[in-house]
Amino acid sequence: MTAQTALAVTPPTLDVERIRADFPILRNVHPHGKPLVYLDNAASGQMPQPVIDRLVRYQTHEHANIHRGVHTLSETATAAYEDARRRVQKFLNARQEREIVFTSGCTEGVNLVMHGYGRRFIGEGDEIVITWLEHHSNIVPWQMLCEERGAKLKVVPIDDRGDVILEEYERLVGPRTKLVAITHVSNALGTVNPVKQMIAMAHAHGVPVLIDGAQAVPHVAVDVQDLDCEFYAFSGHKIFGPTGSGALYGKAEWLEKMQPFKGGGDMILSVTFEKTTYNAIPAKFEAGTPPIAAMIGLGEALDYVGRIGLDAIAAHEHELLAYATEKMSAVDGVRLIGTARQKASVLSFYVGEVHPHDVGTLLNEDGIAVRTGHHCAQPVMQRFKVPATARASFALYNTFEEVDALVASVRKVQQLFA
Ligand code: C6P
Repeated sequence: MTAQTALAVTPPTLDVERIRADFPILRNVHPHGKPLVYLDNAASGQMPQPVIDRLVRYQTHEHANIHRGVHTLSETATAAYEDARRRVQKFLNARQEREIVFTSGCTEGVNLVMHGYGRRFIGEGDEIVITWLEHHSNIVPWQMLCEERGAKLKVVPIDDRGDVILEEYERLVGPRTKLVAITHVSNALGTVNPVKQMIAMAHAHGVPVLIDGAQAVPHVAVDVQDLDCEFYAFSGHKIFGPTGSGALYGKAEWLEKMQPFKGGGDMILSVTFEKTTYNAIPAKFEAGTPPIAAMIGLGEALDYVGRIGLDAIAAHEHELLAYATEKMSAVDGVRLIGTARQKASVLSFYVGEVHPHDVGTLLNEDGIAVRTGHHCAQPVMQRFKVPATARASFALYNTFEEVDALVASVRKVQQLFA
């Protein structure tokens, strides 16, 4: 189910205070002596106690290397790691466990597809279609590939609201297109792309699709079978798991055809100096000792989100975003960057002529954490003719009072520079 359909039904309400109690950092950190108002969730989410506890339990009782030992600890660690894979499979509703490749995050997932699929199947004169909304991690790998292979990057423009222009997309996908690689939710603007429709449009030309789900998974229920995408990449730390964790979903038939991205231990069946035979998927793509604890933590984080329910989370965040949009729009001199029809979590803004870095510094004095800068999406900044924005991004534990604190602080900034 997508964000669009999720909001059409009446979802259960969130007990936000109870949820906040699960996140120790929210009560333990006081920037400038003020309670922390954490609105930088698009950069990284905070970790709930069950995930912290799981990491401690793993390190205290279960750690050993995986897939390599017959001793009890190794078997325990292996079972926990593979159980985490099943949790990712369930979370994304993938058909099979072997369609889940653990990665260090979304960036590695995209790079894996670039090396594994791109270098095998994309050649001179072929085209890769992305959108103007992409994060650098879904631009730069494709530029590298284009340079190496003589392929061409085609970029679907966005309109003044920050919505992808679908007619242009339709025009750009054609017989030369070998891959569509698009973000599900824009990190700089919050635009929710109509990915299901875009995937179907690509498939009409027989083109496989990679979805960058980094900003979607904490906010939108994702069902890869329903979307029917070939690849879906995300990072664990944005969905309340550890940094260094993440996953790439890939349809088994594609993962099987792809070449491994990294060579090393665990991704082989046999090695001689003459020839190496690769392991089956997903091990083929998981060379070396992985961050075992991080993946186990990721599995726990996905279960945590699953227990609360993404429909309820999406509805709460939608209300927060609507409230914040209305309140911020009423502040003199505030310009919102990105007003797409469907948005998730992100409010990017400019206050008068004040540089966003100054805005961020002043908000921090009130205990409010936002991100300022180009958000690793420089083409989006260029499109809106701004060098940077201040960006508030919401998560399940944010409250309306925190939005009020943000607006009051922005008002102070505006008055200071008026
Ligand atoms: N965006 C932000 O503040 P990694 O760094 O691999 O976990 O995620 C990369 C990435 C890929 N796609 C999108 C849409 C993203 O937003 C991000 C990470 C953070 O917006 C850090 S730049």
